[in-house]
Amino acid sequence: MSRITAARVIVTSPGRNFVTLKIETADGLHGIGDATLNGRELAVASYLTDHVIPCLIGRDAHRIEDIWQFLYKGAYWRGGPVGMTAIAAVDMALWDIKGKVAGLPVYELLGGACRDGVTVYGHANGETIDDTIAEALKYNALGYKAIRLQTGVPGLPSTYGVSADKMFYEPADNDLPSENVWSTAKYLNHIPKLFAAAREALGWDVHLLHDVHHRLTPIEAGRLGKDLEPYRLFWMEDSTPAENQEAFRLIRQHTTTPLAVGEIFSSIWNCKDLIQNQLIDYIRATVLHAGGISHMRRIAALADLYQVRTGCHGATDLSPVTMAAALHFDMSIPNFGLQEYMRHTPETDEVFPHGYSFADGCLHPGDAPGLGVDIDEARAALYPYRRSYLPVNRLEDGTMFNW
Ligand code: EZ4
Ligand code: CO
Repeated sequence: MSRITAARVIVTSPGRNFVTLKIETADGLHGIGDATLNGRELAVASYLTDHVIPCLIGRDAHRIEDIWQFLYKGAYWRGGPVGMTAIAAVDMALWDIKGKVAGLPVYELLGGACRDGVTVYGHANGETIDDTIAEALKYNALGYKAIRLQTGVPGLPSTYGVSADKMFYEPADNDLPSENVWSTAKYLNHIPKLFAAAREALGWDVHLLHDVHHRLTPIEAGRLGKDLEPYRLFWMEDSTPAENQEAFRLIRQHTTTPLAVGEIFSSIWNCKDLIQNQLIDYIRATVLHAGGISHMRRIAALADLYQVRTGCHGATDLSPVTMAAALHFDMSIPNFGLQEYMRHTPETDEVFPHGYSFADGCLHPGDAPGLGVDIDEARAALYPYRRSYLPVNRLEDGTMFNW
């Protein structure tokens, strides 16, 4: 028994907004969980403060699964990104506490290491193909074994995923949603040229990836996948939205380029048909937005039956707390595929001191008890919340876009 005596939400913005749950126990321990939902941060903060924390006080922090079931089933209104992010924060914090009580890193509690380190991919992006390849060469030199390539599209003033600051990319860029212009035809004509040039410059030993950010219809995605086949991508990500999971069958019929989807999924129900019908190769759900380590273990176990591997989301709007939790999860499952890794700014790393480290293209969570990450509350208080949104897209004729 490790009785929960207090819990609170800490909102901080060291360059971007992060929401963190801190749970304290009667034996003087604390655990932390990430609760950041990009562009909707305060909704999760309220869900936790107003509706979850009152139910946690007095409970045994060791009963992780029972608390998960209580919060999920007991809400009556199951699932959804706000609710599942809040449950994820509780779940991460409770695993952190259990690890500290046991004196073991969380991956040891999850069955122990299935690998020596977690292979990650970095983001190379640039306005032009040459700029993008120059960035990719830097990642190569840093030892990355896998690199995502995004580039500007000629004729479009800006492209999501391409930013001025290369190492510390941040897509939520305004206090009201900024509007980008999108052309599917221009994009589809340009991207194969990027990968042709990339193979010329980088060779064939490094894994290359591309993120479509849900911009295509299934048949357009099939065509892009086919056009990219000669360049042997590790995966093509989020090529079409997956609210209709059946949509991926059409893409599959047209290409052997491996498919990844799911960074915006909140539950196993969002990926059940995609996995059971083997319509994807990598599932991108995360410990943060899909119900924590406990729920991600269920998703990974289902995926393992169907030869689907994990490829967890790991952009900068997921705090170092999620990064740490993801690494413990990645270490412990048999069907790990690849982990996304975007470096946080030095300000963010100072607010969230952590033990994970990068070497030879891999991250390791370290061996501190629990998750091996904490929040410096005095530093967090220096950075007040700033409203901030992801951009939206319109077609060249002004039509609101995003399938
Ligand atoms: O758009 O994390 O694969 N990574 C991505 C990210 C997401 C942001 C959204 O909050 O697609 O850049
Ligand atoms: Co993505």
